[in-house]
Amino acid sequence: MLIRQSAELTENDVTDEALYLRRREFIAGVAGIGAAGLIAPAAMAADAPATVKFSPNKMKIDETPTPFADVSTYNNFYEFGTDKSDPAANAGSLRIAPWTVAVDGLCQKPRKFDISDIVRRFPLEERIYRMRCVEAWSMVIPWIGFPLSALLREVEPLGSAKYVAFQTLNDPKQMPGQRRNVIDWPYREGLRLDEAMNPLTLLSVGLYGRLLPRQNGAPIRLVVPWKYGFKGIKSIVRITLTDRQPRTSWQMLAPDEYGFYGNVNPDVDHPRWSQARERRIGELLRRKTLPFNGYGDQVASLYRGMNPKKLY
Ligand SMILES: Nc1nc2c(c(=O)[nH]1)N[C@H]1C(S)=C(S)[C@@H](COP(=O)(O)O)O[C@H]1N2
Ligand SMILES: [Mo]
Repeated sequence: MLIRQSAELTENDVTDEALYLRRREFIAGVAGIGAAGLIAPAAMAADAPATVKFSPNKMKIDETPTPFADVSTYNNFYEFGTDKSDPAANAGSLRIAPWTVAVDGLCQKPRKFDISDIVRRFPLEERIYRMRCVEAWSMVIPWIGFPLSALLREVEPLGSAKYVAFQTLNDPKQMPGQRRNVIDWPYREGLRLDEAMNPLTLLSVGLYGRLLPRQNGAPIRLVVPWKYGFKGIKSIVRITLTDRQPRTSWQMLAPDEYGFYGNVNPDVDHPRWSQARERRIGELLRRKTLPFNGYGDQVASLYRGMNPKKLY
C-alpha cells in the first residue's frame, strides 16, 4: 500500500490508525524539507508531497521492534561524540537540507543526486531488520529505504568496478565530534560490489514511518543487516565505485579488532570479548547471536570458499 492524500484514503486503508498517523508525519517531514528549499517549488506543486510514499511491511521478522525512544537515543555516531547518548544530544547542528550524494568512480554515468530527488525517484519500502553492533547489543528496527542496487544501477557500474566506497560528511562546524581526532575523518566504509548489490542492502531515509532522526544518520545512511553495525555508515555524501578494496574507518583505527567484512559471526570472538551472545536493547536475558545475524539464507553464498575467521 502507498501513501496517498487523505482524500483518496478509504476506510480500509486506515485499519491501523497509528501507522497512518506516522505516515502522515513522514509526508509532513518531507514537505518540511521542501519548505526549507530542498524540493524545488515547481516539483512540489507538481507531485509532492503525495509522491512521497512507502510500502509498509515489505519484509518483517517475527521479533518485536525496539521502541523508537531507544532506537533514537542509544546510538553510535562518533561525529557527535563517543557516548551512546551524545548523538541524540548533539546532532541538532547537522544541516540535512540541502544535501547531495555524489556517486562516482568506475561507472558510465557518474552524477550527483539531490536528496529530494532520491526520495521521489526510488520506491521506498519498510523493512524490519535485526541489527547487531560489534559491542554485542542489538535492536530490531523498522527502516524505510530502498535497495542500494537501484541507485548503483542508475550510474551504470563498469565491469572493472569490484567494490563500493562510502563517505560521511566532513564538517567539524556541524559535527562537533570531528574536532577531535578519534577517527581519521571523514568516516569511511566499503562493501564488495556483490554485497552492495544484494537485495537486503538498503539505503535508508527513514525509520518508524518518519524521516531519519539526525542521530540515526539523516538524511541517508547504509543498512546492511548481516554485518556488524559499524558497516552502516551514516549521513552519506559520497559513494564511489572502485577496483580496490576501500579502507574503512574501523579497520584503519584498529585493524586487529575490525576487518573489512564485518560479518556477524558468533564463532569468531572480538579480541576483547565474545560474540556468541547479544543484549537486545530493552531485554534482560542475553540472546544467542545468529550467524550472519540470521540472514545466512540470503547471504552465506557470497562468502563460500572464504575463511570464516577472516570475515569479521
Ligand atoms: N558516520 C558514522 N556512521 C556510523 C558510525 C559513526 O560513528 N559514524 N557508527 C557505526 C556504528 S558502530 C553503529 S553500531 C551504527 C549505529 O547505528 P544506529 O544509531 O542507527 O543504531 O552506526 C554506524 N555508522
Ligand atoms: Mo557498532
